[in-house]
Amino acid sequence: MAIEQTFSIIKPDAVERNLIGAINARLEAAGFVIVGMRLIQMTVEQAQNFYAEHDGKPFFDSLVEYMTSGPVVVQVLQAENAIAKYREILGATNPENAAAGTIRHDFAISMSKNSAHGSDSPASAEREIACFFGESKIFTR
Ligand code: RTP
Ligand code: MG
Repeated sequence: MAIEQTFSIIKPDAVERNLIGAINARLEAAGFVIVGMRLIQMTVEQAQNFYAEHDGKPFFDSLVEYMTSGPVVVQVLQAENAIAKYREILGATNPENAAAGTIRHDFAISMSKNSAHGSDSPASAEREIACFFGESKIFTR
């Protein structure tokens, strides 16, 4: 399987509860290499652009409000089969449906405060990485 990069966000609820280290420890233990990482607070424009696929859905405005409510960690993760692999250890969107041992099962508070984001396809990963990282800011190895 090919080495891929995926885009990850440690969301405001997880940053607020000091879970950056715990989540990163899981990522590294699962074989991901963190090749890009920054702590930022998204602007409304950045969040609207990032979640553009959900524009018009009933939860869009609250999603944008939540994602801009505090600092988040944006990351580029590299591994074999990184995109699907991260979605697997992330767990289902709604933590009530997330499998035991997944990040969302263990850390998420609710459907919106669900602790982390991972790209859902190669096209999404490419688009999302480009939203936050220039090529010179990714330390591929
Ligand atoms: P994410 O993009 O944040 O990694 O989450 P996801 O792929 O698992 O889920 P997605 O469908 O892309 O939804 C993005 C975020 O919007 C919120 N959401 N709320 N029906 C709802 O109330 C609803 N559906 C989605 C969640 O916070 C989800 O993470
Ligand atoms: Mg998504």
